Amino acid sequence: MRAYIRSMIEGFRFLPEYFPPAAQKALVGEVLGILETNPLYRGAMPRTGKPLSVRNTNLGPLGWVSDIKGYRYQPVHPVTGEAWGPIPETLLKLWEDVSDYPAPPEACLVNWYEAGTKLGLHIDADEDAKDAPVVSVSLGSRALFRLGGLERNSPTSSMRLASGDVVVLGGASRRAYHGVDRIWPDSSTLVPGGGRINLTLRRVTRA
Ligand code: MD3
Ligand code: FE
Repeated sequence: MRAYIRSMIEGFRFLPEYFPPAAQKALVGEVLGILETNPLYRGAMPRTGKPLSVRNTNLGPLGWVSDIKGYRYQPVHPVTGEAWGPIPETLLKLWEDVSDYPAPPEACLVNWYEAGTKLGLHIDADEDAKDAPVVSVSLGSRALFRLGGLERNSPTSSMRLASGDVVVLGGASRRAYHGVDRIWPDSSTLVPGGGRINLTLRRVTRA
């Protein structure tokens, strides 16, 4: 049994190995297929335009975009100008099963971590539906995930997220600082190149 964060902020649920290996494989296959017409791209930091470490894309009617102008949700891919691809049925079912929210997710952010990439400590604050949880699915290589509190300088605790793990960020945890400090690219062969895919399901507009 892997260790996990216990001094828990309210609303945080860790569901280790929610998806068995066969389902993980099917989900990665489905996502890779959608990426062919809905490619990963590299966003940038607002204001500075500094490139993000992690490439991303989105699925669903809305997608989260970060560029020199700021953070926002928009209905089209910033490179292709086309609508984002569809959210896989498996993920819509997951949301129904764990979100306890009366409306479907509108965005699924696809974060693609290659060896050496990380995601700095941040909060997710660009959604109007502040009452909806974020539901995260990890696929491929293990990651060192860090969860803090409501202030940037709140104490943090770290845990590993492995392939198939699901995390539900509801309640107070939804507003907590969090980030990914590193990945272990040799820990899985599921994602090409030893990468890690993190899928986060989000409700953007109020139901
Ligand atoms: C805690 N993703 O996409 S998943 C993100 O592994 C993001 O790619 C990380 O942070 C990743 O914004 C972490 C777990 C997670 C997702 C959303 C959260 C934790 C969260 C929102 C609020 C608090
Ligand atoms: Fe986040």
